[in-house]
Amino acid sequence: MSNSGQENLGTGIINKVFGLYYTVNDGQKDIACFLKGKNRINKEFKKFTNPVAVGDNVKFQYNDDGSGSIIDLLPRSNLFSRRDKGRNAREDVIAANLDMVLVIQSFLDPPVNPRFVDRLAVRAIKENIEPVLCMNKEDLATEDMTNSIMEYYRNSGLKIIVTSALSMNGIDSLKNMLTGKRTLLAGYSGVGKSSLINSIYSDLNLAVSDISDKTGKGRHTTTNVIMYKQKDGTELIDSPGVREFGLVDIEPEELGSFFYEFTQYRSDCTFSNCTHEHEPGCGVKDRVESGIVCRERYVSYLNMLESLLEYREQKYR
Ligand SMILES: Nc1nc2c(ncn2[C@@H]2O[C@H](COP(=O)(O)OP(=O)(O)OP(=O)(O)O)[C@@H](O)[C@H]2O)c(=O)[nH]1
Ligand SMILES: [Mg+2]
Ligand SMILES: [Zn+2]
Repeated sequence: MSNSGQENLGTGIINKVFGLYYTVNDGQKDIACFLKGKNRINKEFKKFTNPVAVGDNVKFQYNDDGSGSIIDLLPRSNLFSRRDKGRNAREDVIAANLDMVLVIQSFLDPPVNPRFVDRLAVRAIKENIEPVLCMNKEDLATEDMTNSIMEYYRNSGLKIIVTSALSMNGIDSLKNMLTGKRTLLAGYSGVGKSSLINSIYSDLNLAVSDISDKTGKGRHTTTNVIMYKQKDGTELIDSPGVREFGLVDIEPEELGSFFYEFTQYRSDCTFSNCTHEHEPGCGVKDRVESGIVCRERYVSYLNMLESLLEYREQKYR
């Protein structure tokens, strides 16, 4: 291998992140890489806990020992990130350059939390990534449970798919939906993210948690973000369970624009910058009263609005 300049450089896509180590695929093979000068790679590094993430295109240098040194981050079309709790919490980039975020919930073990789904959906829409809700463990669901989720998202524009990795119900449609795209599977620990990937591509054989371990709350079976690429180009990104999902970089005034059903009625609001909270003559609140917009989802919006206002206040205090 030559030591001189140019021919030692390559570009590739990060498909694994484990701590400070990365795997980069250069189109032929995976190369174990580390970062060279994280501050130089991502100028905004102080904002983030991690300078690069799965899905990032990077420039790297081939080293003589077969490893690589990442030297540059190439422009991103989008990034999916969250913020931890706390005043100075930094932004944690989960993945970049995505086509879709599949927000996974289970009907039971752990139970559904639509407010959590709403946060991830808002984050995705803000980044121009399509969010889809996948309701897994359909084999455990009662009709009431299914109805209440459908009720909550009526008129929301959010695509919903119901699956069971156990009975394989809905797996073919899920596979069709994912084909040819790069999708991040995100959600609480134990909802079945890895199980779903296994049910679509059985050859992957990902580790899933032991079925007997029902009380093991917060026990993470998947510990790293890893992208699996299929021959047809489909890319699925498995991720460890997230518990908190704080929003970053969203102004309270723009939040309503990420709730599809709200945008339908915004023109009826008296004020053009209406936050649909305290303002009189609000087209959205009218629709909540008349039952067109689900009240619970509206409350989820108010809850998010409040945390964004609080965050802004802290920032400028
Ligand atoms: N009944 C039922 N159980 C399921 C289904 N899908 C997954 N499970 C079970 O749920 C448990 C958790 O599944 P995992 O695939 O490990 O969940 P995960 O989301 O990858 O969890 P983390 O890796 O910890 O984030 C396992 O015991 C699975 O067997 C399903 O559709 N129905
Ligand atoms: Mg997992
Ligand atoms: Zn309004």
